[in-house]
Amino acid sequence: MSRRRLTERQKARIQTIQNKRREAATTRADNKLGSTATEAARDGLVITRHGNNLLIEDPQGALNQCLFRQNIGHVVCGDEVIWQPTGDHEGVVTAIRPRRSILSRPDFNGHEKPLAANITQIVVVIAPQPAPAGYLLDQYLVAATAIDVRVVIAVNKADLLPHQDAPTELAHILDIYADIGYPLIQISARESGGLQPLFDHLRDQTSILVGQSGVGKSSLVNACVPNRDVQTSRLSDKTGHGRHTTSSTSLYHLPFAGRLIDSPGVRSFRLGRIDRQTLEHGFIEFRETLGACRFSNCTHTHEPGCALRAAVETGRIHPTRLHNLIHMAKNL
Ligand SMILES: Nc1nc2c(ncn2[C@@H]2O[C@H](COP(=O)(O)OP(=O)(O)OP(=O)(O)O)[C@@H](O)[C@H]2O)c(=O)[nH]1
Ligand SMILES: [Mg+2]
Ligand SMILES: [Zn+2]
Repeated sequence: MSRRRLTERQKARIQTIQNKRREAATTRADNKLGSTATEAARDGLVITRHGNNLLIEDPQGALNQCLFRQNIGHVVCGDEVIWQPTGDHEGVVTAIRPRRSILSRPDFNGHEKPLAANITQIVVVIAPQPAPAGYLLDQYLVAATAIDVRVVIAVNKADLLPHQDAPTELAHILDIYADIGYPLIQISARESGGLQPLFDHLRDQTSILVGQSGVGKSSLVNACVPNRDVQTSRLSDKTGHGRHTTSSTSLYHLPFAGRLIDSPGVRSFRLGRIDRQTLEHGFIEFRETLGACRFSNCTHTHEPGCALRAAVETGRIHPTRLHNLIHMAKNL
């Protein structure tokens, strides 16, 4: 996400352009629907989205290029939908089925923008290079608790570790998060057999790979999904984009039971609208201490009798974690 700030006028202009596009897409979708005989509505799974174009997998596994009715909300990868065929592998999505989970983040205007639906697990990928950012990791961990899905920390490029001193950030992270009790695996997309610990976690789950750009998310998908090229070329055929890029979020079926979603790398991830309690509970090792501060509205920064700061003093809570909580609370 870019850090530059948009002026109110720029925001208003972007909003106007988006509204116009939406109206045009609605007209296109309605025209398509109007021109077809009443074919039975079908079930579908959203594989990926490019702008207003969706790639929908039908129950037979075939891919269909679809537009969508704009009044149904923001359709995303992983959504289960109802769509109406309008031609040869073409159609219009008319409804989104209720979601079991939704990962979102605020857009430039502060509105929640969904990223992926119906996931059961977030795999936060970090690597020796690029050096991991603990703050980003903590944001994903909080997001996972807030939407009640599992979370795994995957250290990719483990093949590099014996050849270099682990950068301090990585050594630091391995210490802190293993202590807290998060599932933490070391994997490699390059080494044969380097992915077994990942397979064990992906089985029977719908997992999204998230993390900084360059940590190896797409390489991991490549290594986990042997027929990915087939799936990818199906994608390219349908979208005309030529080749798969990680500019958009896409879903893949694993050869064993499970689904894997690749997502574009990010530099930062802002938490959406969550309340202070949800935020604090997202720091799972704080839970036994929360509520023990002298003041119920303690910000854990300067108040006397702060139980969290006391826990930092005794070494039960890592100072970086408390620091990150305080910083996130300020940005709520
Ligand atoms: N040594 C080593 N290199 C790896 C490994 N996995 C990925 N890489 C390399 O890391 C680079 C980035 O990999 P990608 O898979 O494109 O990273 P990504 O996370 O998908 O990046 P974005 O799509 O930009 O978010 C490539 O040059 C890969 O070959 C690994 O396990 N070991
Ligand atoms: Mg990628
Ligand atoms: Zn406190």
